[in-house]
Amino acid sequence: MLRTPAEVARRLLAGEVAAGARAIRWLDDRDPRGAEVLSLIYPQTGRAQVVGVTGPPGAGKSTLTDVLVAEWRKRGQRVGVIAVDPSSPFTGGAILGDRVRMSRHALDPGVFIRSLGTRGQAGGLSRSTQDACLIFDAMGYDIVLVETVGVGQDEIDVVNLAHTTVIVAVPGLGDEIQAVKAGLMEAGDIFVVNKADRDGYDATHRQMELMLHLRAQAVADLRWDVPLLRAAAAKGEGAEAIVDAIAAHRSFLKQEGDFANRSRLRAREQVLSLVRDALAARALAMSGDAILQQVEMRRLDPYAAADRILSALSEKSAAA
Ligand SMILES: Nc1nc2c(ncn2[C@@H]2O[C@H](COP(=O)(O)OP(=O)(O)OP(=O)(O)O)[C@@H](O)[C@H]2O)c(=O)[nH]1
Ligand SMILES: [Mg+2]
Repeated sequence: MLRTPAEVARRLLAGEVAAGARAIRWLDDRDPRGAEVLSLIYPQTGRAQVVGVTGPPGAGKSTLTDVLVAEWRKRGQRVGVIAVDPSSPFTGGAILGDRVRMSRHALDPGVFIRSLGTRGQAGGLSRSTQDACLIFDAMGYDIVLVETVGVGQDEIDVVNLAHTTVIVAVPGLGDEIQAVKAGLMEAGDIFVVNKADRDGYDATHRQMELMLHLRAQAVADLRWDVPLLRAAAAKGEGAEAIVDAIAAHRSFLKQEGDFANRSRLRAREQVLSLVRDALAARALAMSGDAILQQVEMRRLDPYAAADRILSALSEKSAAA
């Protein structure tokens, strides 16, 4: 039975999918048993390589994920996939689509696919994603792949979360989307131009090459040679080289001590975001609305309002 946190923790550490799913559900539902499971399994995490796959809507990220998973399985590696859905306007219905695209792995116990809604959170990459990453990691998946959609904050969040970030571009998109956000361009560890079967592939490849060249010049301390790879995911082409590059990046990170660094940053970020959420909720519950209304009416400026809320909070905790 999967009723107690101890039982769920024990069985998910043994790799049981049902136990993992239960833990993720508890965490999503903010059931306190979820936090208990997390505290039991946390010491066993930190082994999986978290790989973020991001790029413009419709770039073929899910199709590519599917062929990458097949390639990893061929190499005997176990993979957890988190497809962050999109309450985004670009991707209505993507969850169903992802299930179909990745359905050939549905019966493979070495693959765990999980679609998560972003629950309207600003930023998109929800707390649930971070939790699911930890659960997959504890379950012993070698790779945890996080697919995010979008052209906004999501992509930056995925970078914060991942050891290795794969940026997927495609021919034919305008510069405004393609000339990927400056932050992303700097953060991508591996670039892929997908839909290589389409017209315009060469031009896009050249454009990306130029951007990577400029980036290389701007970075003084060049240690990782960022690969630019070709894929035609819908035809099953390109997975081998990408999986090789992801493995090479892992070795590089391990060698440089950056694997642990990126894990540490992610853990810090998770703690801080939990604190931010909890504080904001508490502040609002206490006094927030009245003060916020005063700001809306321009009787109080935002800094003064924040100060007032924070002092009320600290008075309250001093009294407690
Ligand atoms: N021509 C061509 N089409 C492709 C290729 N890869 C994917 N597609 C098609 O592109 C469309 C979008 O693919 P998805 O894998 O859903 O793309 P995505 O980036 O996951 O999309 P969102 O998650 O909705 O942003 C589908 O119709 C795919 O069949 C490719 O290599 N060549
Ligand atoms: Mg997708």
